[in-house]
Amino acid sequence: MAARRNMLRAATMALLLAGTAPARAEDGYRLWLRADVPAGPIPRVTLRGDGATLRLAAAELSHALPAAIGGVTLALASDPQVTALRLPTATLGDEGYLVRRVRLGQRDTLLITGNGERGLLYGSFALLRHLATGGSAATVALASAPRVKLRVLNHWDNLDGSVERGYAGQSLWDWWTLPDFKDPRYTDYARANASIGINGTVLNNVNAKADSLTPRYIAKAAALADVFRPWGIKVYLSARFSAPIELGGLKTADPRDPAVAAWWKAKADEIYRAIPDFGGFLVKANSEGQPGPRDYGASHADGANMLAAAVRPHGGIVMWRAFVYADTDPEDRAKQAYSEFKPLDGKFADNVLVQVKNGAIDFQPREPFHPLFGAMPKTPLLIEFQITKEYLGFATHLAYLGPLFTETLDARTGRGAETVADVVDGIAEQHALSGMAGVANIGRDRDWSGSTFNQANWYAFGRLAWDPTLDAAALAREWARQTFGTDPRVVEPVVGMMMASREAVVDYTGALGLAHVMATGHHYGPGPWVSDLKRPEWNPVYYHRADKQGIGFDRTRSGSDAVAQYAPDVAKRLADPAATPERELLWFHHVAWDRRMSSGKTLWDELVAHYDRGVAAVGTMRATWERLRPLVDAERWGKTATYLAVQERESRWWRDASLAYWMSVNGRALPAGATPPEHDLAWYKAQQFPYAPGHPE
Ligand code: BDP
Repeated sequence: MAARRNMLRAATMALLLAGTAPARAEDGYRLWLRADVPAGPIPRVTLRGDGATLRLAAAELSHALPAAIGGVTLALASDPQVTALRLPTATLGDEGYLVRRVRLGQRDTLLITGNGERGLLYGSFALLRHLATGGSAATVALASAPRVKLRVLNHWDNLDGSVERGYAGQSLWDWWTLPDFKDPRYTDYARANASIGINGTVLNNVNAKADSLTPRYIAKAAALADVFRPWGIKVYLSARFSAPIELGGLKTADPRDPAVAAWWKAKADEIYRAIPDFGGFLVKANSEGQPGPRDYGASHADGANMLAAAVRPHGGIVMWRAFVYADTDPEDRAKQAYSEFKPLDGKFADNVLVQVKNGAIDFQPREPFHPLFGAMPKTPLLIEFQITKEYLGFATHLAYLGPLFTETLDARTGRGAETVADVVDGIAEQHALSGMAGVANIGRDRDWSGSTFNQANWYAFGRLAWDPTLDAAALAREWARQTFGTDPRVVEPVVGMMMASREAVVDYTGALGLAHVMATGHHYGPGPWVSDLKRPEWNPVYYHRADKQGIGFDRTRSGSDAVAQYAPDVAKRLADPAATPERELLWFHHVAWDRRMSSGKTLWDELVAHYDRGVAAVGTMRATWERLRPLVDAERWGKTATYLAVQERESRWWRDASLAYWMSVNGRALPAGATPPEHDLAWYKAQQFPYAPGHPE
């Protein structure tokens, strides 16, 4: 009782110090959409025309706009009164918006216009964002159109409610009570996505069960599609390539077999009867045990094109993943996707996008950009990021991924000034399709993403999918203002924490280009010593190749020659350890522990310094957050503070375990002044986490 009273008192104190009591519980449910219904008169929102999406836009505005904004009008660019204004709406496409103060008819009004209803919805959210981030109501003038067409979340949600690599509770989709019960949360999910421009969602895990294509599950997906539709969000399904065998009783799933193609065509027709605007299929084929066209000697293009033909009459698309590597292939895993897909450039149907992970291995805390970007100019490449933090401390660690996303998007492919973002938006190649996918970090947790700061990763993904040239720090600031209010005493330190956070994770888990050094299966915590797994490329020792003399994977000519997959300029730079950025050094080179680094330290000393820097950075985040206690609501402050304490403890664990292992390999002492690991290596190796989330056994 006394403890409870003390907590209450602390919470009340925090509110008093903050000066304002939050109008509602700050449990994170409202995400970045926290504008309360303003007191006083409601601004006049005039809706010219009608439509489900327009009505949603009008409702958003009347809920949250301050009266001071004056009258607001929502009208399509085709409205005669708007046409008469001759506004520059031609370049807005279907989804862009323009927000301007104009004289419409006989009245001064703030006009939100665009060529389609979705544009007006996005424009409404953009206006609310502008105001919530401190923008002026008087001088507002906004215009934007998405640079990327398909802005898609990939849910790795299983039909039993578990989420592969999900750290925010069970799946949001209650498959069991669908299609009858449409949980209001589905609407809130769609609204949050619409507010940042996400326009598609793949409902089920890429490791797909054929059952999701049965009539029962199609009806469930259709119910979700009905909820999402007015918010501008299309539904897609992951398709199991062998479904014609499992559901259709065929003997084969060979894409060249007419009976197989006919089965998929009939299946697509059936789906479109239930979901007329169904987006299409996402496919993981011939990867990590999934069936695919290679099982029959057919190519990935054969498989993708067969499915593309099935959805084509309905305007559907296929997102075909390039994340393939095979246990039968002795080639460096980092090279396999390129080797398989590059020769297929130009062979895909025009409603296929090849979905390529940001890096060539697997969503590591840092990866050089995937060499397929820039190498398949005839094919739209849809970039895939992981928003859920499988390799960056799950939901507990604070790691803002904006800098990870932009590091890849801003990377130069080596073809003129082209960046990965340029490849993704497909504008130069005049691709009809372009896309960005993010593996969702959303679950049934009250705060959706497992922590307040994880929401920023969902947010930044959506905003970057809209415009991949946006700046990570600017997005952090935008998010922080909407999430915590515009007080710079909160916003600036929060942005500082966010911007340093991902690098901290890189530092304490393994810097300088190390990758895939985590524990097996659940991927939580360190495991650089693991060497006994069945497939060579599942073992961390395969990636770091540490021995007495040195560490790192030689991907130059003397090694796997993966560098040759990059454009000549980039390949040349990466072939030379002296020209390779130090942050990627061990990804491309096996170098001596004594190698001199630019700091003047040896590689070994430098690596130790990175581990220490990572742990220290978490300490700094904790101290910053501690100072924010009086300025942030008690609930969100408290959970974040607790998680930061966990992160600090676990960053030490990562550092100590890794150093204990490296020392066992290189036989070196720690540099003077460095703290020895708390336990011996055997202790770290003995740690087990049988019920870690996101990895159902
Ligand atoms: C890996 C995950 C695995 C996914 C796979 C994928 O560990 O659970 O199935 O990516 O993207 O990183 O298919």
